[in-house]
Amino acid sequence: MTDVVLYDLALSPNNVKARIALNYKGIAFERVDIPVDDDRSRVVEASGQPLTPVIRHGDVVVPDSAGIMRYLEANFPDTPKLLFADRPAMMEANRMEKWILQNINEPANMVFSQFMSGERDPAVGEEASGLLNERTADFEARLEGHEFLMGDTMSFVDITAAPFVAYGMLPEAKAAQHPIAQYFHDELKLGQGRERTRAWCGRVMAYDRP
Ligand SMILES: N[C@@H](CCC(=O)N[C@@H](CS)C(=O)NCC(=O)O)C(=O)O
Repeated sequence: MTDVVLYDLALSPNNVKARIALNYKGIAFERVDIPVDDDRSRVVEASGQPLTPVIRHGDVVVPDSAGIMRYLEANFPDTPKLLFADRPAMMEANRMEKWILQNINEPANMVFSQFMSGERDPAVGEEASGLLNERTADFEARLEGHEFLMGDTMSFVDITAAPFVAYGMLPEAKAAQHPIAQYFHDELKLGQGRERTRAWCGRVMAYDRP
């Protein structure tokens, strides 16, 4: 039994971030499933705002995937680390997180917006795919000789980026599970020359288990 509850919109990359962090730290949690067409009233009731993920831990409620990772780190000290005790490393990690939120999320958000609009312009998928490929060039360089973006252990930087990159390399079997996944599979491509990025993404996403 656990006292962590996750309000979880299953397909959303920000929710994947929370699940990976919880699983990596070995913190058991219960999911409150928030379907895509849910009115979000349970999320607002719990946290005062409608976006997911949100966790409840006893009497404490934490919205926002980045906030959740920091909360788990500070409040479950005997679990594997996602942040850095070293000041320069933490500052560099924060800088990377900010860059990822602005640059790596954008291609997936472009494709998602098009899905929601009900229109399909192949030029949008091509542009988003080009951006994803271009913007993961730095990852490919960082991963040379390293398993993760900040070195040889996983950190919150990896968890921030991987769920968004993963949408550019969805396997057919996963695509078949939901129309949104199928749309991403068809429209967003990580592209050539990203073998280290692909392998890294798989390592991080392996923690997104039920
Ligand atoms: N900064 C927030 C963003 C949360 C967010 O935008 N969540 C999306 C899902 S990825 C959401 O709840 N969208 C509104 C909705 O689906 O109703 C975080 O990192 O958790």
